[in-house]
Amino acid sequence: MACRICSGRLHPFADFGRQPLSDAFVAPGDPGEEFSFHLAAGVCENCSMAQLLEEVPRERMFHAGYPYLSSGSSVMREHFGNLAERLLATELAGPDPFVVELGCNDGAMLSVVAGAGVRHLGVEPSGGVADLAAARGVRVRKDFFEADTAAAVLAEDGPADVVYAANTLCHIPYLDSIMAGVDALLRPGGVFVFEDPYLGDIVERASFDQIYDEHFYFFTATSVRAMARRHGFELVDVERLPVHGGEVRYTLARRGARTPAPAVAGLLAAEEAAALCDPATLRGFAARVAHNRDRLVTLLGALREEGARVYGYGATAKSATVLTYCGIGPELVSLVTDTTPAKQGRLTPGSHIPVRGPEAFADPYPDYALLLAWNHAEEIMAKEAGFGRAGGTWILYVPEVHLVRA
Ligand code: JHZ
Ligand code: SAH
Ligand code: ZN
Repeated sequence: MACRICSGRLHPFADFGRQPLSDAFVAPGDPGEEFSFHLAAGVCENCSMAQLLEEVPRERMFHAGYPYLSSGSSVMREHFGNLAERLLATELAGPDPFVVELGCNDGAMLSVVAGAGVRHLGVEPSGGVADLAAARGVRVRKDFFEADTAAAVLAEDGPADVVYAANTLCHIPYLDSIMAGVDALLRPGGVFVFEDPYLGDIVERASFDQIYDEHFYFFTATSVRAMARRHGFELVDVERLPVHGGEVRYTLARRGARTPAPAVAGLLAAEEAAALCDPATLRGFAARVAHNRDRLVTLLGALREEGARVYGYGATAKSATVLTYCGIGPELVSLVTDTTPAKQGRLTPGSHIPVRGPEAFADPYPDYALLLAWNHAEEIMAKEAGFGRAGGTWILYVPEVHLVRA
């Protein structure tokens, strides 16, 4: 097995067996066979990049029916609004600025830029969410970003001051083509800013559900710096973010264009001290994950014996890995509630648990709710105070299996 970026040797560290596509919610009565793939991860001994061992063709995941909506969480709307305001006040403060976002989804970030009247373009292959962004006044190109797309955008719009991507770059195996495209599109002094789940947080929290089809890479400052250098870029800033269970926002600039912020050396040193990219460290993570799985399966089995009613909360992409790896189906978790219209009335991929709108959660409340959207715990627990009044209990499995009185 060879690294997708540098062809170095990969050391496998986690194996979740065969898995369905995480966002392929099944229409009830759909007799079609579900696509599955082998979900396993390894780390490159040469460039340190952690990555999946099998690549799912991109058109199977990102298409007109892609259901995830960035604006489904008020915390995330605020997060992207703040980032947009910050970019407008800094990198986009010059004359006639231009920003390109890869994977703009429903326009959570770019709708704020559009509202400020600043030139922008979202490149978004999933047609349904791209239409939602367009309806909010965002200029969208329905396309996968890669070197050819960048050339077309440059020809039409000229160079960009900022290329931005949230929870998108780690979804793209073909980083060589992306970096060539960014290199072509960015102005000499421009920056490439992207934020994705951080391997350091995944290991610390044993949040193995960050590993699924769409998440091809698990970035660290160490691996991102190596990737940047292959393409004449330098890692000039890193910022840890609390969203989505712990992420890092990376800023790349062309080599020599900017002085790296002290935070870069700080994070690199912390990764080195923790031996974060060592196969042994990552195998230790996988052992904790197997232990947590056993505890979760035991707990849910005991609750079924008691006759307790257990629902899932949040039909997340992440939960496909949890439900499938733990063998959890409708007999243990009888329904999953979710606010996303395109998920409601369908079944969770692989595990086939019915997905219902938020009204089903309170009608009547279950005894326990497995918080599959644990990364939004604060927001969800605040809005579900009624679950607490009804005597309900949350089940969390990150960083380990535990119960929280609602
Ligand atoms: P959430 C997706 O992952 C897929 P998921 C993707 N690969 C990725 O990286 C991240 O997003 C960014 C629902 N919900 O954000 C909405 C409620 O029902 O954890 C969502 O379906 N009530 C691109 O799917 C899900 O939960 C609520 O109050 O793991 C949350 O999905 C809230 C706040 C959410 O991402
Ligand atoms: N930025 C949003 C959306 C993340 S979902 C957020 O953080 O909430 C990931 C998005 O990346 C999807 O909408 C998917 O269609 C898009 N995507 C996948 N491959 C892409 C590519 N090559 N270029 C641009 N977008 C891509
Ligand atoms: Zn490598």
